[in-house]
Amino acid sequence: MALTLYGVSDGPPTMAVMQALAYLDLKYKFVTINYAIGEHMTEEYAQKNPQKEMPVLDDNGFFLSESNAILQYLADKYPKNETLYPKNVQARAIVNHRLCFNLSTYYRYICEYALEPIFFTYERTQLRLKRALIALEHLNTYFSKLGGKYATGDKITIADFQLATTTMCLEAINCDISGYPLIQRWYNMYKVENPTLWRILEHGMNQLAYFEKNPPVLASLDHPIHPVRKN
Ligand SMILES: N[C@@H](CCC(=O)N[C@@H](CS)C(=O)NCC(=O)O)C(=O)O
Repeated sequence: MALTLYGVSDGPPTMAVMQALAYLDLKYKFVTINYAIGEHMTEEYAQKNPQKEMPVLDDNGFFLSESNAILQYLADKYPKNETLYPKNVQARAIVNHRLCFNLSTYYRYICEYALEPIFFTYERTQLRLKRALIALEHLNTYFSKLGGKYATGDKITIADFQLATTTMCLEAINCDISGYPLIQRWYNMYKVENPTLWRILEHGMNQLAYFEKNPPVLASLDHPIHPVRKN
């Protein structure tokens, strides 16, 4: 088995996959993609992922992008237990729902509010804040409906990797989540009960917190979408 992960150590989708690799005790090579100079924009990188995004997993020549798909693949191909990505159709459907919710709503809006203004010249507008708060409200409601210790029940699943990573992005900018007590309780428990996973997140969080205070100048990045700081 030869696993390689292409990513950025402060990139939330990369961190979600790193947690899965750690949880599953899988050895892998990590290749840092230099976002600041647009290493992911090259034709060489596009061979790995035509969307030119991180992360990308290379499992012995099998290339896979989209962090949710990578999490699902790793949990299926290298299972450690029955609980990380349950086989029961309804239990798995709930995990898949939370992964979709993270991608479409929770990460999307929290990234737009917390992260994009760090790396690009966007403002933290009221609209961005409102969407992030609505996303938090929804996740808090999902916790109240299932009532388990983790995001989809009493056991950790691949959905927790994504949701914890997204929640960390708020801590990186010192955003108070005490108005969402079930999220706060789960997030605090997650850190204590999963120290190896938390170390991965804490490392990325410290980098993000540094950039929050020292906004990066990405003068060499010719980004096709986002306005970058040039000086
Ligand atoms: N849907 C993707 C999103 C990945 C993503 O947006 N990654 C960021 C880095 S954290 C990226 O590669 N962005 C490319 C860019 O900004 O040009 C996933 O979950 O894998």
